[in-house]
Amino acid sequence: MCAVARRGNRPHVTVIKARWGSVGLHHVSLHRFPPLAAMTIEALARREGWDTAMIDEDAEELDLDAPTDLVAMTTWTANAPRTYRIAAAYRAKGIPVVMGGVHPSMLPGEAARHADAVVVGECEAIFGRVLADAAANRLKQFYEGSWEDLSLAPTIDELMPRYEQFPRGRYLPTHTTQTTRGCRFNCDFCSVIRINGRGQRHRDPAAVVDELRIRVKMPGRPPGTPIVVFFTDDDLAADQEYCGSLFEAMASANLPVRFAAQTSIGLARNPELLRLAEAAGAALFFIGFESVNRQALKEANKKNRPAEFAELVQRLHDAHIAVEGGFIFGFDSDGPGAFADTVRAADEIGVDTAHFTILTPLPGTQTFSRLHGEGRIFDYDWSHYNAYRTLFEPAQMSVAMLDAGARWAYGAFYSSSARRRRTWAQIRRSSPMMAAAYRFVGGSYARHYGVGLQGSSEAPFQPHPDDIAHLATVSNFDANQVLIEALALASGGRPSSAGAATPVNVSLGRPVAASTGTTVAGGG
Ligand code: B12
Ligand code: SF4
Repeated sequence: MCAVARRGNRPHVTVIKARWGSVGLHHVSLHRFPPLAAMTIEALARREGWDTAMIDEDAEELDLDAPTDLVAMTTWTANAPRTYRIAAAYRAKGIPVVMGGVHPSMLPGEAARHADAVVVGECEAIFGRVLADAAANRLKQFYEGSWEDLSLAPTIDELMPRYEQFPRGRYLPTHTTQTTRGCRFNCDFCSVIRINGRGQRHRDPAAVVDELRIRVKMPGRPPGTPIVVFFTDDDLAADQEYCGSLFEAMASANLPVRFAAQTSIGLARNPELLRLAEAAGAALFFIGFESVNRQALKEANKKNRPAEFAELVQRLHDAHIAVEGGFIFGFDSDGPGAFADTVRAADEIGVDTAHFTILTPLPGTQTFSRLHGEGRIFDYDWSHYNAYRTLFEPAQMSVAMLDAGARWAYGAFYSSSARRRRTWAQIRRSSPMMAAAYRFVGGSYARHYGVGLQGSSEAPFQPHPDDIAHLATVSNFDANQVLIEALALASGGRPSSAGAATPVNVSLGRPVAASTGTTVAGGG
């Protein structure tokens, strides 16, 4: 194990988000988001009195020679192999590496092969201890995160020093914030409920508004223009009562804020919530329709009803809110006609922009468990897990057809004639400026996703068979149980701190009291 060799009075940590080595949303105009996980880790380190640096490799170069005492890496699945390679370079110099994020949480055993310490799950309550242990050269291999009240997350004041250092124009939307964590649904292909729990924790609407008030005063906003905020919640309107009170608080504050968010379509069924969303400054909702094939939705345990999509999108448009639609190809019920059917339906539904992806067996999900169990996954190189590459044998078509079909969908949906037609409709219902923005985004999608869906700049990566075996086991558990089992298996078959465990308690629609933070090794 590497040891922290402190160079100054205060220890120094470098937080790194490694590059996503293939096509990704960060390439698409107006989809370059500030990296909230890395910013969170950095702010938590400052809270503990550490000096910090932060590198988002998708936006800047990493200098491996810059002096630091500790490296903290956040990683999703597709950038995990690169994360491991960077970690190896630091560890070769004797600088210890701590890893966390969704991928290390699902595969702590694998991450531990590449890091000195691994944090499983959310880290607000535990990261102080990790840093103290690092400073005292007594890092443990694994640390258990916990599903805490969101008031422990860094405040905007704590994040501000990092925001102030971003070069202008690096990120757009300029601001991301999180008002909820977790989701009450249980879609087979999604890792959110595994990492953040089934159910939702909320921030106090007044605290969110206070934060927005500070954000609008930040330097760099041209006079008379609103700031653009993206709520990184997985489903902003999962709890409509909470969502209503958030929108109400935002509307009463009357701040120059325009926001986008991911939400389930149910929001559009509630006229009062729609009215409040418009008053609060909603500009765009990303909605995971996922499929226009009812059978495919059933297969994925997704509760959407395609028959009502068009009507609900119309209601959002009536409230002057644009819709970015997410569609997935590759369900067992998808035949070769799925691509044309989906592109046609996306236009009939009236989405303003569309994001087409290929079903991906993300670690920890039921989709992984099922496809792996059926022996259909043929590619476990995590750098290919970017949602644009077929990794398993589809039921009704060949691998090449699925890859090509997704690429075709981009070409067809964003063809010049389709974009022109859509732009006129957008001008009629919103404004020429917004129509121009969606046209711009559409062009960017077509440019980046219509070609080169397969490309990855990363060297091949093969997970260890034991780690795949662990993953197969844990992915089969109920969502709230996955991290617990992952940690137990990685640390030798038993929960690492049995006895200290408390029951998992992610409440539906109510905040979890701060004192009842629940350890992921709790059982539930
Ligand atoms: C916002 C978001 C985005 C945004 C912005 C991302 C950004 N730049 O920050 C956008 C829309 C761009 C996006 C895109 C995609 N996303 Co996304 N996204 C999210 C979302 C909803 C929230 C992420 C976030 O900001 N969370 C807030 C931070 C604070 O939480 P956190 O990351 O969990 O970090 C906590 C812990 O994990 C831990 N931790 C994290 N890192 C570290 C590091 C250390 C050292 C320690 C100690 C602890 C630690 O502590 C943190 C605080 O508790 C997550 C879902 C989720 N709930 O995580 C999906 C999620 C991360 N996305 C996912 C995916 C698949 C994608 C896409 C591939 C989707 C697609 N089909 O295109 C793209 C790929 C990105 C790209 N480069 O193109 C998956 C990743 C799954 C996986 N196993 O890799 C997730 C989990 C959702 C899902 N469907 O399952 N995404
Ligand atoms: S609704 Fe969205 S966040 Fe919730 S489980 Fe389904 S895909 Fe995941």
